[in-house]
Amino acid sequence: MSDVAETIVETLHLQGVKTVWGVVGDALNPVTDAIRRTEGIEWVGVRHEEAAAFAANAQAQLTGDLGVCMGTVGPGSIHLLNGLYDAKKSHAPVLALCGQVPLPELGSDFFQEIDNDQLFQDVSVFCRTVTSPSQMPGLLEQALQGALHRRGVAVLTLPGDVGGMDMPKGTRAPRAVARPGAVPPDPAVVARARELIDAADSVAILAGIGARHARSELLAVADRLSAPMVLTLKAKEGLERDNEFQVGHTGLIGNPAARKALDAAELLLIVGTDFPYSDWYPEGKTVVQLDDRGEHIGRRTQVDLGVVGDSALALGALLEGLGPKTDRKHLDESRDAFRSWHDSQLELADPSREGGLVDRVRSKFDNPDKRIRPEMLAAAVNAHADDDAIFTSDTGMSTVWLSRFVDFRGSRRLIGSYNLGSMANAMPHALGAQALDRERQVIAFCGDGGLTMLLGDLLTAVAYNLPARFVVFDNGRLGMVKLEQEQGGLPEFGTILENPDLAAVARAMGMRAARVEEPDQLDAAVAEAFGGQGPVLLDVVTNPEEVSLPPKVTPTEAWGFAVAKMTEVVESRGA
Ligand SMILES: Cc1ncc(C[n+]2csc(CCOP(=O)(O)OP(=O)(O)O)c2C)c(N)n1
Repeated sequence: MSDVAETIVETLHLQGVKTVWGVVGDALNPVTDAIRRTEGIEWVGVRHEEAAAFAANAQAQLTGDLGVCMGTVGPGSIHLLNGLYDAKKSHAPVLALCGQVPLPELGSDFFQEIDNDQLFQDVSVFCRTVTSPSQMPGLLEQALQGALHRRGVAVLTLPGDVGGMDMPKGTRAPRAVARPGAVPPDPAVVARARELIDAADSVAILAGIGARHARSELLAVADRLSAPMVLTLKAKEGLERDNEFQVGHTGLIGNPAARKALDAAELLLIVGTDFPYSDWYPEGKTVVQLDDRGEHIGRRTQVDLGVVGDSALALGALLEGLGPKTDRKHLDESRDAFRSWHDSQLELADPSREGGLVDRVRSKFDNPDKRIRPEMLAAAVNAHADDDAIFTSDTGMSTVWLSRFVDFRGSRRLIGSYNLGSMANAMPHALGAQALDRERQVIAFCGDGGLTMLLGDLLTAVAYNLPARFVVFDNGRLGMVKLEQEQGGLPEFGTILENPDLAAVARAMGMRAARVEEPDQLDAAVAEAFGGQGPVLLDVVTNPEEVSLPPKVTPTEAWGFAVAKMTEVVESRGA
């Protein structure tokens, strides 16, 4: 006869779960003990439960299958929250198993008691406490169904005495929950979309991660329509490579060519994205939006027609009878503009180009220091990384450098906290990615602020032999905030980070590490770090003054930057 905890673990095993992330303790001890006795499920004990939730959610984002994390009674569960919000906003199916005080104490404001069913209400698609063994395995199956079919977080709370209770005699065996199938679009709506597109002189496409699996259909549509394609950051993986239509990103991390491509077209076709920045959508266009989530249609920009359905099915149906647009002028001009912007970016990353853009910019700002530019670091990583590497990036400037200097050739993958925008995600996301396959290269672009927030979990990489490459953009700053302050005309305040030698810290934790301060040592250091065995940290001291300019700088922002710089100079002279 099995108990509740064993039933839970048996169900997860049936579901194909390979890793469970968390911190052991009290109410969840029967569950971790059942995991210990189960062949095929690995327990990864982290140092902070937030790392567990990020890691589980990385696995869910990469595979589309269930990620699982655990946090025990009260604070242990609370610590999961940020990583769970990241899962919610990335539409990642994650199950959080949370501990609770024993049933007789429930509701008495007992030691460590918090009301999980209330606390996790907002973050979850399903949130229930098991109060009797007879609810199992049904309640767990509902949780899994919720997580997988509504692509979100399910929270199942287990009071301390319930895990060890025997299942009632005659309980049916647990079952695995099927993954949802693709939603077909309404053919009449697709026909209407075709009419609108046929009637337009020129089309631009804005494609997101929801179009990733529809790559061949999307390229066929772009080709038929001679349409330039703007990609969201998340859509880089899968859609950037071998794509003669793509012109990079729009938004703050974007480039002027992408913006122009959107502005110059008569019709905007949005596929599989909920790209949130309304200001960066072009105005006055006919807009057709395709998404398998009806709630995404029209919430960022006004649309003329929404097509609800799977992007591959919808684009496939759209192609049937879609009229060709043979004039390639708009496409060619967009591509040329993108190429010349891209070349200018590569100049920024090339240390050897005398008289190039870098020198010109340097002399302009009278800033002849020789510190490592973050662009150089991102470009070096791009050059040395495997074609099937998985990248993660922290919220902050490192994501900007990744978006501009890492190309997603081959079968490279990318995840980050791109919808929640949390710091500290890159390292634990990398742990999750690496646990899926210890042979595949995983590279984390870490901010120094981000990494030090959850620093303790570098130990998890060592303890569980997760050989990820942690590349730290060590600018001694909360760099993105510095930029925000300066753009807003404020002097830099509260952004300086007094960091230790992070390579020495990593070595003390038991991993390989190197610190790089000189530009001419960078390339060899990256190559060496990527070549060796086991987890490695590369602490690269980068120039905090390096700014990334958005594709459109408003006069207010430019003025703000000038005022901030002047204030900093005046105040430092006064001091
Ligand atoms: C958990 C969390 N706290 C605060 C912020 C606000 N924030 C966004 S970026 C940033 C600075 C990030 O600094 P760092 O990790 O050093 O990266 P950098 O921008 O310097 O590359 C801050 C404080 C956030 N997004 N998430």
